[in-house]
Amino acid sequence: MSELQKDKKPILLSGIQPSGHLALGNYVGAMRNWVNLQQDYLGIFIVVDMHAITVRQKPADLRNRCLSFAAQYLAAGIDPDENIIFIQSHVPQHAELSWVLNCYTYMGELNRMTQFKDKSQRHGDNINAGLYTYPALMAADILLYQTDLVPVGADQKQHLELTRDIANRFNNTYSPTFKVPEPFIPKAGARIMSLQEPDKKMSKSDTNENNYISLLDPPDVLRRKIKRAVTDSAREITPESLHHSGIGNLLTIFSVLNDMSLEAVANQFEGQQYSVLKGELADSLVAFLEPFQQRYSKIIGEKGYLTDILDQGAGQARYLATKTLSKVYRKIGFVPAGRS
Ligand code: AQP
Repeated sequence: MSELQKDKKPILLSGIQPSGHLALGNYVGAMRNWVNLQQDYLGIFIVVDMHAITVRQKPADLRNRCLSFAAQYLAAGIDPDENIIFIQSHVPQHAELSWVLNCYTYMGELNRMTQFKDKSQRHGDNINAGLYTYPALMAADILLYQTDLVPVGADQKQHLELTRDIANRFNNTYSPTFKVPEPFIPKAGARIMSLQEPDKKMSKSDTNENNYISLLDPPDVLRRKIKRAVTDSAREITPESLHHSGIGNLLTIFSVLNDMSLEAVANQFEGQQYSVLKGELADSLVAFLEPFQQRYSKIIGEKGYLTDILDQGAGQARYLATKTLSKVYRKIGFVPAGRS
């Protein structure tokens, strides 16, 4: 801990729910930016299992996925010696602060959250209170660590704005307690769309696996999914293609993987058949994901190494979280434990 604290770098925090299969959308919207920003920030990267149970999960799958997602964070290039990586439920302060923040969050605010509306539709048989109060837990995740920056995809912007409102409300009611975090939403790829239904975002728990690219898909599956991706009846790429949902999404993915601007990609493929773009995109994906998958296989095969990193991360997180939570409890008037 002391080494990490000495740096006094600003804090960057982000998390992903261990539901479904980590998908290209999650990589582009979130993980890629974690890796790019880790030089300048102390990164806190969480596998948010407590959020995942707002939707029913099979216990054995959830357990395996927590480890698999942590291994994928590392395979993506997160340096565990310079950042803090842990599983949310290993740090009980998240649940504790979440309860407090629930009491500073209005139902009117929660009613406006589009993710709640979406997920209530998708899981109509299980619209539970956790799904509804999810943003208060997310606010706790972020505010516990006095976070400066939160890299997220565009879909999480609304939750982050609510986090800022809750922090300001608490600070104004008592005195400055929480840092008010800034969002980091990537310029390109903030919303990667579904391959088969390109008007909705790519989601890692989609029941149709042809809708998303899993970071662990083998090359033949990657090629097949790209080949089958829905486009439109025009066959040739024009500058207008950028504004058409299906083909525009493929151009966006190509631009992100090849670190090119969208305009440069549209120029490169102008006048070409869609099938040419699909072929080159599949090659880029395979070239990008093969080394990622090799690193992943090595890490997931060394369970001791992974669990040591997660244990160390949870210890570091508990240390930081306790500082904020004690401050909060003192300000709201809770009697300090051990002095009653
Ligand atoms: N399609 C996307 N494009 C860009 N960014 C995305 N993110 C998710 N989908 C896209 C970003 O990935 C992070 C993971 O978020 P999460 O798992 O906590 O929740 P989510 O937003 O609900 O992600 P999914 O993939 O849609 O998960 P499921 O299907 O399991 O609910 C966030 O930073 C998010 O912005």
